[in-house]
Amino acid sequence: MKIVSAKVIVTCPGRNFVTLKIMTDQGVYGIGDATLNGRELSVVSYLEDHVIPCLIGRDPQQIEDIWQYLYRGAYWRRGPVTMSAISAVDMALWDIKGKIAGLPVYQLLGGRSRTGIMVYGHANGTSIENTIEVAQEYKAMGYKAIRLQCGVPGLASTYGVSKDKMFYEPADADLPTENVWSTEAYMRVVPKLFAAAREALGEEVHLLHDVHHRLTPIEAGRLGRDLEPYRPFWMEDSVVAENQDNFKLIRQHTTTPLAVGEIFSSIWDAKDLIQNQLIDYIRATVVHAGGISHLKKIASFAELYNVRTGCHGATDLSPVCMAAALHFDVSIPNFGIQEYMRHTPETDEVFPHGYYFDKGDLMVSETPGLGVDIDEDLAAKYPYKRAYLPVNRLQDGTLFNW
Ligand code: EZ4
Ligand code: CO
Repeated sequence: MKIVSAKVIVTCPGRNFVTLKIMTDQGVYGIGDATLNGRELSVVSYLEDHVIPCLIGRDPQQIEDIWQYLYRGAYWRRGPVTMSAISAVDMALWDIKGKIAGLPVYQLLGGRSRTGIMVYGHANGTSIENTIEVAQEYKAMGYKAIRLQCGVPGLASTYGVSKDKMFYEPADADLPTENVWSTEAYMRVVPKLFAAAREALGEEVHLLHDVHHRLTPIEAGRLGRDLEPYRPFWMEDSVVAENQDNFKLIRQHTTTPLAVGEIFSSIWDAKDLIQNQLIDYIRATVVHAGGISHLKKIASFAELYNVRTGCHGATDLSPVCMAAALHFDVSIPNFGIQEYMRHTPETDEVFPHGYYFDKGDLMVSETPGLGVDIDEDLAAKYPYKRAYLPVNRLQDGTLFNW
Protein backbone atom coordinates (compact mmCIF):
# COMPACT_ATOMS: atom_id res chain seq x y z
CA MET A 1 0.00 0.00 0.00
CA LYS A 2 1.30 3.46 -0.92
CA ILE A 3 0.50 7.09 -0.31
CA VAL A 4 -0.08 8.60 -3.77
CA SER A 5 -0.96 12.18 -2.88
CA ALA A 6 -1.91 14.49 -0.06
CA LYS A 7 -3.45 17.94 0.15
CA VAL A 8 -4.19 20.63 2.68
CA ILE A 9 -7.69 22.09 2.88
CA VAL A 10 -8.19 25.47 4.56
CA THR A 11 -11.75 26.48 5.37
CA CYS A 12 -13.44 29.12 7.51
CA PRO A 13 -17.03 28.10 8.35
CA GLY A 14 -17.12 30.71 11.14
CA ARG A 15 -13.48 30.15 12.10
CA ASN A 16 -10.39 28.81 10.35
CA PHE A 17 -9.58 25.11 10.15
CA VAL A 18 -6.67 23.38 8.43
CA THR A 19 -7.20 19.76 7.38
CA LEU A 20 -4.74 17.32 5.82
CA LYS A 21 -6.10 14.65 3.48
CA ILE A 22 -3.89 11.70 2.54
CA MET A 23 -4.82 9.54 -0.47
CA THR A 24 -3.62 5.97 -1.06
CA ASP A 25 -3.25 3.79 -4.14
CA GLN A 26 -6.17 1.68 -2.89
CA GLY A 27 -8.68 4.51 -2.90
CA VAL A 28 -8.79 4.72 0.89
CA TYR A 29 -8.02 8.17 2.30
CA GLY A 30 -7.50 9.57 5.77
CA ILE A 31 -7.90 13.05 7.28
CA GLY A 32 -6.16 14.88 10.10
CA ASP A 33 -6.61 18.23 11.84
CA ALA A 34 -3.68 20.69 11.57
CA THR A 35 -5.30 23.83 13.01
CA LEU A 36 -3.06 26.17 15.03
CA ASN A 37 -5.22 29.10 16.09
CA GLY A 38 -3.95 32.46 14.80
CA ARG A 39 -0.95 30.87 13.02
CA GLU A 40 -2.82 28.59 10.60
CA LEU A 41 -0.90 29.30 7.40
CA SER A 42 2.47 28.44 8.93
CA VAL A 43 1.26 24.83 9.34
CA VAL A 44 -0.17 24.85 5.81
CA SER A 45 3.25 25.77 4.47
CA TYR A 46 5.04 23.26 6.73
CA LEU A 47 2.79 20.51 5.39
CA GLU A 48 2.74 21.52 1.73
CA ASP A 49 6.36 22.56 1.37
CA HIS A 50 8.10 20.15 3.73
CA VAL A 51 5.96 17.18 4.76
CA ILE A 52 3.84 16.10 1.80
CA PRO A 53 6.86 15.59 -0.51
CA CYS A 54 8.26 13.13 2.10
CA LEU A 55 5.00 11.18 2.32
CA ILE A 56 4.55 10.26 -1.33
CA GLY A 57 5.36 6.61 -1.97
CA ARG A 58 5.46 5.60 1.71
CA ASP A 59 3.36 2.80 3.18
CA PRO A 60 0.59 4.54 5.17
CA GLN A 61 0.34 1.50 7.45
CA GLN A 62 3.73 2.35 9.02
CA ILE A 63 2.38 4.99 11.38
CA GLU A 64 5.20 4.86 13.90
CA ASP A 65 7.96 4.84 11.31
CA ILE A 66 6.46 7.85 9.51
CA TRP A 67 6.06 9.66 12.84
CA GLN A 68 9.74 9.08 13.68
CA TYR A 69 10.76 10.02 10.15
CA LEU A 70 9.03 13.40 10.40
CA TYR A 71 10.12 14.08 14.00
CA ARG A 72 13.74 12.95 13.91
CA GLY A 73 14.12 13.60 10.20
CA ALA A 74 13.43 17.33 10.47
CA TYR A 75 16.44 17.68 12.81
CA TRP A 76 14.56 20.69 14.31
CA ARG A 77 12.38 18.96 16.88
CA ARG A 78 9.16 19.95 18.64
CA GLY A 79 7.43 23.34 18.53
CA PRO A 80 3.75 23.94 17.81
CA VAL A 81 4.06 24.28 14.00
CA THR A 82 6.11 21.11 13.53
CA MET A 83 4.01 19.12 15.97
CA SER A 84 0.65 20.26 14.54
CA ALA A 85 1.83 19.07 11.13
CA ILE A 86 3.04 15.71 12.49
CA SER A 87 -0.24 15.38 14.43
CA ALA A 88 -2.27 15.82 11.26
CA VAL A 89 -0.30 13.12 9.47
CA ASP A 90 -0.65 10.77 12.45
CA MET A 91 -4.42 11.27 12.67
CA ALA A 92 -4.86 10.71 8.94
CA LEU A 93 -2.81 7.50 9.09
CA TRP A 94 -4.87 6.14 12.03
CA ASP A 95 -7.97 7.00 10.00
CA ILE A 96 -6.61 4.98 7.07
CA LYS A 97 -5.62 2.06 9.29
CA GLY A 98 -9.09 1.93 10.81
CA LYS A 99 -10.73 2.04 7.40
CA ILE A 100 -8.61 -0.80 5.99
CA ALA A 101 -9.16 -2.88 9.15
CA GLY A 102 -12.89 -2.12 9.05
CA LEU A 103 -12.71 -1.00 12.71
CA PRO A 104 -13.22 2.25 14.60
CA VAL A 105 -9.80 3.53 15.69
CA TYR A 106 -10.44 2.95 19.41
CA GLN A 107 -10.54 -0.81 18.71
CA LEU A 108 -7.01 -0.58 17.35
CA LEU A 109 -5.93 1.27 20.52
CA GLY A 110 -7.00 -1.59 22.78
CA GLY A 111 -10.77 -1.25 22.77
CA ARG A 112 -13.12 0.49 25.15
CA SER A 113 -12.21 1.27 28.73
CA ARG A 114 -15.55 3.03 29.32
CA THR A 115 -18.93 3.65 27.75
CA GLY A 116 -19.23 7.43 27.46
CA ILE A 117 -16.65 10.21 27.61
CA MET A 118 -17.48 12.79 30.28
CA VAL A 119 -17.20 16.28 28.86
CA TYR A 120 -17.32 19.77 30.33
CA GLY A 121 -19.08 22.70 28.72
CA HIS A 122 -18.32 26.39 29.05
CA ALA A 123 -20.63 28.65 31.02
CA ASN A 124 -19.64 32.27 30.72
CA GLY A 125 -21.33 35.55 31.52
CA THR A 126 -20.57 39.20 32.10
CA SER A 127 -21.59 38.91 35.78
CA ILE A 128 -21.73 36.17 38.42
CA GLU A 129 -25.54 35.97 38.12
CA ASN A 130 -25.36 35.81 34.37
CA THR A 131 -22.75 33.01 34.44
CA ILE A 132 -24.86 30.99 36.85
CA GLU A 133 -27.92 31.32 34.63
CA VAL A 134 -25.90 29.92 31.73
CA ALA A 135 -24.50 27.15 33.97
CA GLN A 136 -28.08 26.20 34.90
CA GLU A 137 -28.81 25.81 31.18
CA TYR A 138 -25.82 23.49 30.79
CA LYS A 139 -26.98 21.48 33.79
CA ALA A 140 -30.44 21.20 32.23
CA MET A 141 -28.85 19.91 29.01
CA GLY A 142 -27.35 17.06 31.05
CA TYR A 143 -23.78 18.27 31.52
CA LYS A 144 -22.06 16.68 34.54
CA ALA A 145 -19.19 19.16 34.43
CA ILE A 146 -19.21 22.89 33.71
CA ARG A 147 -16.43 25.44 33.36
CA LEU A 148 -17.25 28.81 34.91
CA GLN A 149 -15.80 32.12 33.67
CA CYS A 150 -17.27 35.52 34.46
CA GLY A 151 -16.59 39.15 33.69
CA VAL A 152 -14.31 40.98 36.11
CA PRO A 153 -15.84 44.17 37.59
CA GLY A 154 -13.86 47.15 36.29
CA LEU A 155 -12.47 45.35 33.23
CA ALA A 156 -14.14 45.84 29.86
CA SER A 157 -13.48 42.28 28.72
CA THR A 158 -11.60 39.18 29.76
CA TYR A 159 -10.71 35.66 28.66
CA GLY A 160 -13.60 33.22 28.49
CA VAL A 161 -16.44 35.75 28.37
CA SER A 162 -18.19 36.43 25.08
CA LYS A 163 -21.36 37.79 23.58
CA ASP A 164 -22.20 34.45 22.01
CA LYS A 165 -22.78 32.07 24.91
CA MET A 166 -22.74 28.81 22.99
CA PHE A 167 -19.94 29.36 20.48
CA TYR A 168 -17.14 31.24 22.27
CA GLU A 169 -14.43 32.24 19.85
CA PRO A 170 -11.48 34.23 21.17
CA ALA A 171 -9.75 34.73 17.79
CA ASP A 172 -12.10 37.58 16.98
CA ALA A 173 -10.33 40.10 14.73
CA ASP A 174 -7.92 40.42 11.81
CA LEU A 175 -5.42 42.07 14.13
CA PRO A 176 -5.20 41.22 17.86
CA THR A 177 -7.90 42.76 20.06
CA GLU A 178 -6.43 44.43 23.17
CA ASN A 179 -7.71 43.35 26.59
CA VAL A 180 -6.86 45.00 29.92
CA TRP A 181 -6.03 42.96 33.01
CA SER A 182 -6.03 43.37 36.78
CA THR A 183 -4.98 40.37 38.87
CA GLU A 184 -6.36 41.99 42.04
CA ALA A 185 -9.85 42.51 40.59
CA TYR A 186 -9.83 38.98 39.14
CA MET A 187 -8.76 37.35 42.41
CA ARG A 188 -11.66 39.09 44.19
CA VAL A 189 -14.37 37.87 41.85
CA VAL A 190 -13.54 34.19 41.19
CA PRO A 191 -14.10 32.86 44.74
CA LYS A 192 -17.44 34.74 44.82
CA LEU A 193 -18.41 33.12 41.51
CA PHE A 194 -17.65 29.66 42.90
CA ALA A 195 -19.48 30.30 46.18
CA ALA A 196 -22.58 31.41 44.29
CA ALA A 197 -22.30 28.53 41.82
CA ARG A 198 -22.08 25.83 44.48
CA GLU A 199 -25.07 27.36 46.21
CA ALA A 200 -27.12 27.46 42.99
CA LEU A 201 -25.97 24.27 41.27
CA GLY A 202 -25.58 21.88 44.19
CA GLU A 203 -22.78 19.60 45.31
CA GLU A 204 -22.72 17.06 42.52
CA VAL A 205 -21.90 18.92 39.34
CA HIS A 206 -18.18 19.28 38.62
CA LEU A 207 -17.07 22.90 38.42
CA LEU A 208 -13.94 23.94 36.53
CA HIS A 209 -12.09 27.19 35.97
CA ASP A 210 -9.44 28.39 33.51
CA VAL A 211 -7.03 31.06 34.77
CA HIS A 212 -5.44 31.22 31.31
CA HIS A 213 -1.82 31.68 32.43
CA ARG A 214 -2.36 34.92 34.36
CA LEU A 215 -1.09 34.38 37.90
CA THR A 216 2.25 34.03 39.61
CA PRO A 217 2.76 30.79 41.55
CA ILE A 218 2.05 32.40 44.93
CA GLU A 219 -1.11 34.05 43.59
CA ALA A 220 -2.19 30.71 42.13
CA GLY A 221 -1.60 29.09 45.52
CA ARG A 222 -3.90 31.62 47.10
CA LEU A 223 -6.64 31.33 44.48
CA GLY A 224 -6.49 27.54 44.73
CA ARG A 225 -6.87 27.78 48.50
CA ASP A 226 -9.72 30.29 48.23
CA LEU A 227 -11.56 27.86 45.94
CA GLU A 228 -11.06 24.76 48.11
CA PRO A 229 -14.35 25.07 50.02
CA TYR A 230 -16.23 24.78 46.70
CA ARG A 231 -14.38 21.62 45.64
CA PRO A 232 -13.43 22.61 42.09
CA PHE A 233 -12.71 19.75 39.69
CA TRP A 234 -9.63 21.65 38.57
CA MET A 235 -7.89 25.01 38.29
CA GLU A 236 -6.46 25.23 34.77
CA ASP A 237 -3.34 27.01 33.51
CA SER A 238 -3.03 29.02 36.70
CA VAL A 239 0.52 29.97 35.75
CA VAL A 240 2.62 29.87 32.61
CA ALA A 241 4.21 26.42 32.45
CA GLU A 242 7.51 27.39 30.83
CA ASN A 243 9.18 27.14 34.24
CA GLN A 244 7.91 23.81 35.52
CA ASP A 245 9.28 24.55 39.01
CA ASN A 246 6.48 27.10 39.37
CA PHE A 247 4.13 24.28 40.21
CA LYS A 248 6.06 23.24 43.32
CA LEU A 249 5.12 26.51 44.97
CA ILE A 250 1.44 26.17 44.02
CA ARG A 251 1.35 22.62 45.38
CA GLN A 252 2.73 23.79 48.74
CA HIS A 253 -0.32 25.99 49.22
CA THR A 254 -3.38 24.25 47.85
CA THR A 255 -5.09 20.90 47.37
CA THR A 256 -7.17 22.23 44.47
CA PRO A 257 -6.42 19.87 41.54
CA LEU A 258 -4.22 21.42 38.85
CA ALA A 259 -4.59 21.07 35.09
CA VAL A 260 -2.13 22.28 32.49
CA GLY A 261 -0.85 21.57 29.01
CA GLU A 262 -3.20 22.75 26.26
CA ILE A 263 -0.27 24.53 24.57
CA PHE A 264 2.21 21.66 25.12
CA SER A 265 3.56 20.13 21.95
CA SER A 266 5.32 17.02 23.28
CA ILE A 267 5.95 14.81 26.30
CA TRP A 268 9.02 16.90 27.06
CA ASP A 269 6.85 19.87 28.04
CA ALA A 270 5.08 17.71 30.62
CA LYS A 271 7.68 15.20 31.79
CA ASP A 272 8.88 16.99 34.94
CA LEU A 273 5.37 18.08 35.94
CA ILE A 274 4.10 14.51 35.68
CA GLN A 275 7.12 12.79 37.21
CA ASN A 276 7.14 15.10 40.22
CA GLN A 277 3.37 14.76 40.63
CA LEU A 278 2.94 18.52 40.36
CA ILE A 279 -0.26 18.30 38.29
CA ASP A 280 -3.42 16.21 38.35
CA TYR A 281 -4.61 16.57 34.75
CA ILE A 282 -2.63 16.83 31.54
CA ARG A 283 -4.40 18.84 28.82
CA ALA A 284 -2.17 18.02 25.86
CA THR A 285 -4.29 17.27 22.84
CA VAL A 286 -4.18 15.22 19.66
CA VAL A 287 -3.71 18.11 17.21
CA HIS A 288 -0.97 19.99 19.05
CA ALA A 289 0.97 17.20 20.79
CA GLY A 290 1.95 14.77 18.07
CA GLY A 291 -1.27 12.98 17.24
CA ILE A 292 -2.77 9.85 18.75
CA SER A 293 0.60 8.06 18.72
CA HIS A 294 2.40 10.64 20.86
CA LEU A 295 -0.55 11.36 23.14
CA LYS A 296 -0.70 7.64 23.97
CA LYS A 297 2.88 7.93 25.15
CA ILE A 298 2.09 10.94 27.33
CA ALA A 299 -0.95 9.22 28.84
CA SER A 300 0.93 6.01 29.59
CA PHE A 301 3.68 7.96 31.33
CA ALA A 302 1.08 10.00 33.26
CA GLU A 303 -0.66 6.82 34.37
CA LEU A 304 2.40 5.89 36.44
CA TYR A 305 2.00 9.07 38.50
CA ASN A 306 -1.78 9.18 38.96
CA VAL A 307 -2.14 11.97 36.44
CA ARG A 308 -5.28 11.78 34.34
CA THR A 309 -6.05 13.32 30.96
CA GLY A 310 -8.24 16.33 30.27
CA CYS A 311 -7.71 17.03 26.58
CA HIS A 312 -8.11 20.54 25.23
CA GLY A 313 -11.29 20.74 23.15
CA ALA A 314 -11.96 24.39 22.34
CA THR A 315 -13.67 25.39 19.07
CA ASP A 316 -10.34 25.96 17.32
CA LEU A 317 -9.79 22.18 17.45
CA SER A 318 -11.77 20.88 14.50
CA PRO A 319 -14.28 18.01 14.57
CA VAL A 320 -11.49 15.89 13.07
CA CYS A 321 -9.39 16.44 16.20
CA MET A 322 -12.45 15.89 18.41
CA ALA A 323 -13.18 12.57 16.72
CA ALA A 324 -9.55 11.48 17.18
CA ALA A 325 -9.56 12.63 20.81
CA LEU A 326 -12.64 10.55 21.56
CA HIS A 327 -11.05 7.33 20.25
CA PHE A 328 -8.08 8.10 22.49
CA ASP A 329 -10.25 9.08 25.50
CA VAL A 330 -12.43 5.99 25.37
CA SER A 331 -9.47 3.62 25.18
CA ILE A 332 -6.98 4.77 27.84
CA PRO A 333 -7.21 3.73 31.51
CA ASN A 334 -6.39 7.16 33.00
CA PHE A 335 -8.97 9.31 31.24
CA GLY A 336 -10.18 12.24 33.35
CA ILE A 337 -12.45 14.52 31.34
CA GLN A 338 -12.73 15.97 27.81
CA GLU A 339 -13.30 19.66 27.09
CA TYR A 340 -16.18 20.14 24.65
CA MET A 341 -17.18 23.43 23.11
CA ARG A 342 -19.82 22.96 20.50
CA HIS A 343 -18.93 23.85 16.92
CA THR A 344 -21.29 26.02 14.91
CA PRO A 345 -23.81 24.25 12.61
CA GLU A 346 -21.77 25.48 9.59
CA THR A 347 -18.67 23.72 10.95
CA ASP A 348 -20.60 20.53 11.70
CA GLU A 349 -21.84 20.55 8.11
CA VAL A 350 -18.34 20.89 6.65
CA PHE A 351 -17.11 18.04 8.90
CA PRO A 352 -19.85 15.38 9.06
CA HIS A 353 -19.13 13.13 12.05
CA GLY A 354 -20.52 10.19 13.97
CA TYR A 355 -19.79 11.24 17.56
CA TYR A 356 -22.68 12.70 19.54
CA PHE A 357 -23.58 14.20 22.91
CA ASP A 358 -25.65 12.11 25.29
CA LYS A 359 -26.47 13.04 28.91
CA GLY A 360 -23.19 14.79 29.68
CA ASP A 361 -21.00 12.39 27.71
CA LEU A 362 -19.73 12.30 24.16
CA MET A 363 -20.17 8.94 22.47
CA VAL A 364 -17.48 7.77 20.06
CA SER A 365 -18.38 6.86 16.46
CA GLU A 366 -18.52 3.17 15.47
CA THR A 367 -17.67 3.91 11.82
CA PRO A 368 -14.35 2.40 10.65
CA GLY A 369 -11.50 4.91 10.99
CA LEU A 370 -11.98 8.15 12.89
CA GLY A 371 -15.64 8.45 11.86
CA VAL A 372 -15.34 11.99 10.54
CA ASP A 373 -15.10 13.43 7.03
CA ILE A 374 -14.68 16.73 5.22
CA ASP A 375 -17.12 17.99 2.59
CA GLU A 376 -14.63 19.64 0.25
CA ASP A 377 -17.18 21.42 -1.93
CA LEU A 378 -18.75 23.00 1.10
CA ALA A 379 -15.33 23.76 2.64
CA ALA A 380 -14.41 25.68 -0.54
CA LYS A 381 -17.32 28.05 0.04
CA TYR A 382 -15.69 29.39 3.21
CA PRO A 383 -12.29 30.94 2.33
CA TYR A 384 -9.59 31.61 4.94
CA LYS A 385 -10.03 34.78 6.93
CA ARG A 386 -7.12 36.05 9.00
CA ALA A 387 -8.00 35.99 12.70
CA TYR A 388 -5.80 36.56 15.74
CA LEU A 389 -6.13 35.74 19.40
CA PRO A 390 -6.22 38.86 21.64
CA VAL A 391 -3.31 40.37 23.53
CA ASN A 392 -3.55 41.45 27.14
CA ARG A 393 -2.12 44.51 28.90
CA LEU A 394 -2.00 45.59 32.54
CA GLN A 395 -3.83 48.80 33.34
CA ASP A 396 -0.57 50.79 33.01
CA GLY A 397 -0.04 49.42 29.49
CA THR A 398 2.48 46.67 30.26
CA LEU A 399 2.11 43.75 27.89
CA PHE A 400 0.90 40.72 29.85
CA ASN A 401 -0.17 37.11 29.19
CA TRP A 402 -3.45 36.61 27.40
O1 EZ4 B 1 -7.84 30.00 24.67
O2 EZ4 B 1 -8.17 27.32 22.36
O3 EZ4 B 1 -9.42 25.84 27.71
N1 EZ4 B 1 -9.54 26.41 26.67
C1 EZ4 B 1 -8.81 27.44 26.27
C2 EZ4 B 1 -9.09 27.96 24.88
C3 EZ4 B 1 -7.88 28.66 24.27
C4 EZ4 B 1 -7.98 28.65 22.77
C5 EZ4 B 1 -6.74 29.24 22.12
O4 EZ4 B 1 -6.74 28.98 20.76
O5 EZ4 B 1 -7.99 27.94 27.00
O6 EZ4 B 1 -10.21 28.78 24.89
CO1 CO C 1 -7.55 26.63 28.64
